[in-house]
Amino acid sequence: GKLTMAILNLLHFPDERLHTVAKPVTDFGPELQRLIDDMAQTMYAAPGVGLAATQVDVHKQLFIADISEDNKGLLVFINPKITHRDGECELEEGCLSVPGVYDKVAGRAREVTVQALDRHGKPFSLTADGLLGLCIQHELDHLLGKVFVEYLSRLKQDRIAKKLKKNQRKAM
Ligand code: GNR
Ligand code: NI
Repeated sequence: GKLTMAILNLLHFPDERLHTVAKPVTDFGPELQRLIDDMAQTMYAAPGVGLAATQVDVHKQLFIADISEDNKGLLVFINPKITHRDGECELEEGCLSVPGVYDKVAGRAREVTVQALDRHGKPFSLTADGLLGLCIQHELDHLLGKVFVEYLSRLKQDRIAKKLKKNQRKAM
């Protein structure tokens, strides 16, 4: 229930656990409901527009997103699959697991259709473009063990790793 919601610890690039491939969800019981509520609280607190279970070290095929202004548009995607992709996306992306880094990733579609289950296991399909379309592709990558900066050049990745290490030292 809401009284016991918690902010979960986020994994940060280059943590090896971000490379774990998520397994399908089979149990839609209270433990999953609790995880979804905690992930939502964690995403809103960050704040972010999406969060994959991978980022909180839970390796199940689950991500959430909310691109609304008032945090009342929570979307839950379980065992998601992209069934259609179209065009090319030109937007920059960021990631809560790589704080302060924003860049464009080649190969993102402008519009995607995703098939998934909702938090109760009910199938749905959604077509999205813009920020939500990009977010869906970004979260699906997390479930496959991929972080967006790994699509950037080696030089950029080395710079990012150095910057994150420096920030970590400052935070200690
Ligand atoms: O909060 C987030 N913003 C964002 C912006 C552009 C493209 C993707 C995203 S997802 C990110 C949150 C996150 O790290 N999700 O995994
Ligand atoms: Ni991310």
